[in-house]
Amino acid sequence: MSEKILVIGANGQIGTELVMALRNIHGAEAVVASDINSPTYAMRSSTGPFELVNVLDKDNLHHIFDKHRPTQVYLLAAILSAVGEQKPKMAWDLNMTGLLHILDFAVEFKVAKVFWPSSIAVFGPHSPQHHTPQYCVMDPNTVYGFSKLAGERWCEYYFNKYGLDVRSIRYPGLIGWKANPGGGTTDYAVHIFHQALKTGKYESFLAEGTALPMMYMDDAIRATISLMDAPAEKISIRSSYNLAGISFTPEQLAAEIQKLIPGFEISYSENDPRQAIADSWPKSIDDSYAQNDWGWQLEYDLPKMVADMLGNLKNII
Ligand code: VAH
Repeated sequence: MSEKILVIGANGQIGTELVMALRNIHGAEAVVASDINSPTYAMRSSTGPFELVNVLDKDNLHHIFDKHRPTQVYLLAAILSAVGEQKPKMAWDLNMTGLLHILDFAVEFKVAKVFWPSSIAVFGPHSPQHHTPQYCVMDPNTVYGFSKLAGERWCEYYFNKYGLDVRSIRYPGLIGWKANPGGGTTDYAVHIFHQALKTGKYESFLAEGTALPMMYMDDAIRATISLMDAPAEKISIRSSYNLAGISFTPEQLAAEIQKLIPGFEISYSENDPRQAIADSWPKSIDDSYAQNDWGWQLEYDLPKMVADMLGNLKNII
């Protein structure tokens, strides 16, 4: 059966690259890009259908599901950690009510598979911080974090109660060059590349020594598609899979950039509210379930990611 894939949040950091990757696999017309805002330049440059979608508007959503009858739905629309602390009720509403609308319409329209992104933000100050396991104490203290934790519970509930094949990944911080990050705590790890090329220096809003799990977008997109293509019987986790990536500190990232941009300088701002968020998150992740269930293997280490980021960004900055 031919696929018809609906990507909601197509203008975002993940959505932009996911639409391109899915269109390369399934063909442009098989992938409906959608967002609450009109298409970005990147989306306008990618051939294929685009729809305006508001995940909080049930009539709009019903119309889109009825018009396109998607076989797969990727719900990427969310408010991330930093913006979520500035707009807590809006973040909870979008991240939670938006997810529940999509889960209900996926059941109603018999969508074969649903993808929904979780995050390492579901862990909190009392979670093990090193090699954080799939199962452990989870006490997230950001709205974004506990909306993602609650969302994981809803995903597993819809699988068990309605048989909905919904799959999810706890993404680390994502780093890519095709689209800007969307207001998270890990955004520094993208901004630093732009500043390194533009000015040769960058003031990090996260302090020295702040190790966080990160991942190059190419790996994140490949993991997402690998998970969605895996046979259902291989999927043992119906909340959300840990995914490790590469853990590094701002100074370790800067040192790798300096190898390619000699003289690049990093400095550190103080008292940024995002520091407390980062301090509540794991420093590294155990993703053995993803490795064992659907054969996950990382491809980009820190040097390879830095080289690819700078190699691509230098042509567009
Ligand atoms: C954020 N980029 O910073 C997101 C991500 C692990 C971090 O979920 O909020």
